[in-house]
Amino acid sequence: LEQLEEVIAKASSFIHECYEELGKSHAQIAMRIADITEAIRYQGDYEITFEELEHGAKMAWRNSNRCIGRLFWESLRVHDARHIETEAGAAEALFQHIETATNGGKIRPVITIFPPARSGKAVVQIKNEQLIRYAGYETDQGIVGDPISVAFTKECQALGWQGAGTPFDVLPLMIQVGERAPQLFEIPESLIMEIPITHPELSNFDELKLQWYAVPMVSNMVLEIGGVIYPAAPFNGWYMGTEIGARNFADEARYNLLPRVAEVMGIETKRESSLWRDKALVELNVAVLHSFQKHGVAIVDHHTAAKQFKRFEDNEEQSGRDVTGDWTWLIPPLSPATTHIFHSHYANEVKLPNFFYRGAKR
Ligand code: HEM
Ligand code: NRG
Repeated sequence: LEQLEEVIAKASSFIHECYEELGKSHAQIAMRIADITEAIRYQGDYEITFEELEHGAKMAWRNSNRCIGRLFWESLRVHDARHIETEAGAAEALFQHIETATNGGKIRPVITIFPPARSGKAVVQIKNEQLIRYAGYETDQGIVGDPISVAFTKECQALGWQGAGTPFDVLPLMIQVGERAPQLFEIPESLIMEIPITHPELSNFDELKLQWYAVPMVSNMVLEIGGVIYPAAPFNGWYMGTEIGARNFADEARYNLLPRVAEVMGIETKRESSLWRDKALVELNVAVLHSFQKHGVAIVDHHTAAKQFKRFEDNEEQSGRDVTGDWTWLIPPLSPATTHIFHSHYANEVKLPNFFYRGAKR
């Protein structure tokens, strides 16, 4: 009963804010809140319209404190998959998401929203952390592939999946409906866009045989709108270069490539004070940005992204809203102090609608 009152309170404040932003009248707001309150009291839940879902998802992006890409929140494309209740149907919707988002490299921000939780239980769950990610295998020669995926790769193998064993095997989708056993779906190769990584000047850089996928599609977060949880709501924008060049390729717990980059650059790695790591890091990031651009795939460098975030801050102030943010995530991992973000502070307050980690208590 207390829970119902909480849903009513959250629904009411969502409708209020959403409808004001959409320019609806006070009468419309009052009517909609009355209808929703009645539905929650008599049925225990309520359903939102597509218009509410669409704007709610945009608000959730706008409220994502860790996201530097929020300038473009209004451009989010919302795919309504709330009617999907089968594994094959979900896989189909995810293939559709990948295709629309990738768009031949002209990446479009998309979110696909599956059914809300029913009495706290997910109807459809996506077990992958991102729709496209590389497998990681423990071998006698150490880890092959992305170490971050070792546990999930084992789960896929336990369900009968077998990867080729290269450093860049795309994992299958793992979809669970209700309490049934999860099912695997291989993503058609034609839908997966990948970019070989080369360097504009260092001609032997391609000896590293690096590549990365075009689109980051986050599938390990839940979306909350109007007091209702959507356990499966994968979303994507495009990459900021540092995510790949300064983290995925560089972290010791990921591809750990700085020593090998230094090697192809032909620089000394004996003394830390030579700053060989920093030099390798910069050239790795140059290579990532160069390669995406060369293949016509959308990507943003961290200086441009920070400037875009400044415009977002200005826009929000103009619209009379406070900008919240998580400074520790907003600063880029490369040359953070060259951006205005480093020299600013942000209140890390959680506004709703928003995204939360799956599994985090909510
Ligand atoms: C986090 C950039 C689009 C929601 C981030 C991060 C970056 C970023 C660099 C930090 C990631 C990390 O350090 O691992 C961008 C860019 C976009 C974009 C360049 C281009 C359009 C979106 C969209 C959404 C979104 C479309 C949701 C609709 C989030 C959320 C996080 C995040 C929730 C935090 C993820 C977490 O806590 O693990 N974004 N983003 N972003 N972004 Fe964006
Ligand atoms: N760092 C992760 C991706 C996290 C989300 N980043 C975005 N989101 N750009 C990685 O794979 O490197 N987005 O929606 O565009």
